[in-house]
Amino acid sequence: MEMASMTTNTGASTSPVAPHMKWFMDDRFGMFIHWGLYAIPARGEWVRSLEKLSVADYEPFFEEFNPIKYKPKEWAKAAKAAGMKYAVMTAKHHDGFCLFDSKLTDYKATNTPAGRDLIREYIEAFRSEGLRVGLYYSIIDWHHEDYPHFGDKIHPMRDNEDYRNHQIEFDRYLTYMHGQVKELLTNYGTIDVMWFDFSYDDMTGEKWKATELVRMMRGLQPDIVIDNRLGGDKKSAEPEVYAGDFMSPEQLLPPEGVVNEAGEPLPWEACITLNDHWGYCAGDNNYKSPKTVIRGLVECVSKGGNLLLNVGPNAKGEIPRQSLEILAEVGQWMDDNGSSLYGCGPAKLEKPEWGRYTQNGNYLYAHIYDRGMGPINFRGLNGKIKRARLLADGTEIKVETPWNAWEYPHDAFISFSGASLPDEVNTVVE
Ligand code: FUL
Repeated sequence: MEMASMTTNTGASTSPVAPHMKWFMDDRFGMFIHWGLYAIPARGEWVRSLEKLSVADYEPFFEEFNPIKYKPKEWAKAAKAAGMKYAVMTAKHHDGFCLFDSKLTDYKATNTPAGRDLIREYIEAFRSEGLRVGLYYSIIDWHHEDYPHFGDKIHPMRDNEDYRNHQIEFDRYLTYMHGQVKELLTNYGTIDVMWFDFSYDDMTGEKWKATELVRMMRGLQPDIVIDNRLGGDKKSAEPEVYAGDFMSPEQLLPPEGVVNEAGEPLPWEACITLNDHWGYCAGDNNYKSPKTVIRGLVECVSKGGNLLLNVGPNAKGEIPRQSLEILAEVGQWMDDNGSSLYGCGPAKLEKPEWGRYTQNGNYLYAHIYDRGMGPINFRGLNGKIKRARLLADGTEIKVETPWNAWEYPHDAFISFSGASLPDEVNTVVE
């Protein structure tokens, strides 16, 4: 709805927005890609830890990895058609396997039958489709012998005596990890997002030398957007260096958005799986519906956040058919309604009973889920709406105060004839 007068938010709506965060807060919707050796056993990316597999148990997957159907251009096209504007792909997950051609390890895709730098191909393909590119990099590493085994709870070798007695040289791991991040930010052109995962227990940013790491990163790529999982500690001496550019709630949409201690909104991005796994899991058909995804995305934007929606390609390099179907349907809705989300943020209005609001400057978007039994009520907006129309096809909608609403003089109303909404998933009124 075009508004005559109302408190306006900038599209991004958290103020002030750091200049390097502007695109991130405008683009709102990205694709997460979890892909690696674990696609072969097809039981999710935690298989090595959950099943306590040793390096030797895992070795056959390295020997076998040959994704002959990997066509990242097709992945990029699917992401773009879904309305996604950026992507984040696993350069290395917890198993330590590198999908990129790192000089610092032999444990990499170029040494498998794949024989290709899968990250380079991903970056080039997504860029050529006009998408921004991000890299996920696990600071946990179950392959590297100097990765600390403080994490007995999750390390695959946790019950192995030799492993437990093995003397680690943590500094060697730090040099390796910092070196790999440097490679990633030096050899592939602009990287838009760096998505570290994750610090736990007493592994604070200091332990990872995060200040030093982030300084190096910003020296190479000043505008890179960095998540908050490096163990960013607000109480540390240099919080601004590595507390992270955005918060990363996982598998949940924060009930009230995300704010700092002073109550100011912070940039955030919810990462969510399409079924119940990140990495490919053949037996998991528990897919979310396109409607759930669309409304979830709206929910994020209405609270000032982004949605990073995951796909887990299989061992051949294909995104599962079910995921592609969901993405295609989401994309159809986004084609007609995307402008109610890109560049938008929360409205300073009470959450309505019929759905959600998003806002971009003087444009207020009503995302209507529930037709209800009477007219749709825009609380407190009487006299403030200049013009309303259906976003999907431009049909003008009359804003009025119907005879039966005389007791609500401050509100504005619209009515839908018939029993259903024009779009039962989400009818957007602009
Ligand atoms: C978690 C990881 O342990 C999962 O495997 C996944 O990558 C998710 C996005 O982050 O913390």
